[in-house]
Amino acid sequence: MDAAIVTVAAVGAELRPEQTPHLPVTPQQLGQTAALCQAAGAAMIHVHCRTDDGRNTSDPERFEAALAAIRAQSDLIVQFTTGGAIGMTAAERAAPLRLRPEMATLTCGTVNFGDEVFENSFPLMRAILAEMQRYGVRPELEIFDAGHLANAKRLAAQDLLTFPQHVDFVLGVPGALEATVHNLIFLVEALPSGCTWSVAGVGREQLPLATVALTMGGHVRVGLEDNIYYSKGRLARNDELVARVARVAAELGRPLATPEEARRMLGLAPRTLHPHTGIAPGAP
Ligand code: KMH
Ligand code: ZN
Repeated sequence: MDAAIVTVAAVGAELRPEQTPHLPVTPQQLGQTAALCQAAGAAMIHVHCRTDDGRNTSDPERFEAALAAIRAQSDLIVQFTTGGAIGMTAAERAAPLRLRPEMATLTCGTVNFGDEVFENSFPLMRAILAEMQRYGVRPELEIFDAGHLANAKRLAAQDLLTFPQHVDFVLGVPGALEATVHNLIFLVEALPSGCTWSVAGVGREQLPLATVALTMGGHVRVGLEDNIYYSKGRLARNDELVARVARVAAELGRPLATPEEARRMLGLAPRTLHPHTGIAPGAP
């Protein structure tokens, strides 16, 4: 089996700082989190940004500072959110793409999100995709519900997307597809050939679904965006969640991909050659 790519979704949009002391809020904290998570086994970081007082922001200056801090302290593949926070406009959600991160998410359909609605109409998806193409940013397709894969295939049929792609199944959001092994297998079987995939189980399903994905040859996403607990009543740090899934992978005999291996597997340029990632790792 290929090496497993571990992504850390370290921040998210729904979590409030008062819920956990471990939420990275400042760019500096994101940089430190990136370093710790890479040491624990992560190859990629999924990035949302907050203001110093913890509010969601899509301000490109804040993303630029976060990007610089992460690159200064790690080699992780940097993947920006374009999901942002519920209520942000398409323009706000796409604004950080001008910084040309290596990857960014593209949520592939509207979905209930708790009592709210996470809106991703076809015009909105097309607008975000156009900005990704403009800046040469590789998408990760976010699939929250069964119809989202069909939506992605429709975008491909309209020549707005080409398969294969890297896909992330986010399972267990209240209002979307439940985090079950059955649902994961159904989604994996519906993927166009050649796609790589990971799973992000929400809440207590994070570890069981990650374990199943590692067994199936998939990749995994862990982190506070999807789950703030290490165990019942015990708040987690991002690097602890990465370290735990790394131990599970080791027990299953599944090696973990380094960031450079993950770039090769996903068809991204090596960091040293990437036009947008700046200096070589370790260079002064
Ligand atoms: N904050 C959620 C509404 C993404 O990052 O692409 C959506 C989200 C998806 O987090
Ligand atoms: Zn996100």
